[in-house]
Amino acid sequence: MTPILVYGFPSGSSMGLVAALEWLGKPYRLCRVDMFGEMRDPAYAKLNPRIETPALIADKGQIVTETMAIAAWLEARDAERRISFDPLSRDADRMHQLMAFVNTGFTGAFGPLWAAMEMDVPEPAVQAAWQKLGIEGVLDRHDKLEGLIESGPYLMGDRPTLADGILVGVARWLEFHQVAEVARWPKISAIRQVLEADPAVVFATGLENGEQLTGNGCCQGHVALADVIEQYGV
Ligand SMILES: N[C@@H](CCC(=O)N[C@@H](CS)C(=O)NCC(=O)O)C(=O)O
Repeated sequence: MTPILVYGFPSGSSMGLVAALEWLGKPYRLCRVDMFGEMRDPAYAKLNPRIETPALIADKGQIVTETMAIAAWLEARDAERRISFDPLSRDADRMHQLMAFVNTGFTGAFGPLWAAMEMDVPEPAVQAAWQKLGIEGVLDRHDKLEGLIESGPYLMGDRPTLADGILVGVARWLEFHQVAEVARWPKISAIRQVLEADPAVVFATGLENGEQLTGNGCCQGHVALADVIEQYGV
């Protein structure tokens, strides 16, 4: 079957995996999930008991969750090496390093900011402490990512890879949480400009915003969440 990526809105990290699917150039389908609404329905746990996006309904109908696992699934099928590298190469090691850093420390640094924003019963002192922790962490992880980048126009090499896909959905949270101007980190800033103008990212962002778009032709349309849960949920 054609795989289905379950992606979240608003401002989900999974937007970058939609872009990666476009770059990969193989047929896929999508399922759009409101993270503040339908993802909270108990039925969603049949796709991911941790109540998170993304999730991939893979070729045999099996559910693959966790961004790194989904990226690994895509990498293993990228025989033409459009978004990855020969698994035994140094480039592959470097891409995995960048992906892991972005998916763990870099993404996780935003956690306190999300927690402060989404607190059910606001506690200003707690929120202020979490915001301080979040801002310090996000600044530090940006400094460290800036230090990891060798040269543009992408995180590595001269074409977008899975590492860029994992970065692009998350990097925009810097502005969402009003932490700092991205210009403070010239290399990250330049890469983000290239990525955010990329047709696949423009497509993925537009879908996230509810626009009706066709992309490069690989996307075979959307499947309703209820249908995905009924057919593939466990
Ligand atoms: N470890 C997971 C984390 C995924 C994650 O944090 N997803 C966010 C959206 S970007 C989410 O679903 N958060 C749940 C919520 O907003 O309640 C992964 O890497 O896939």
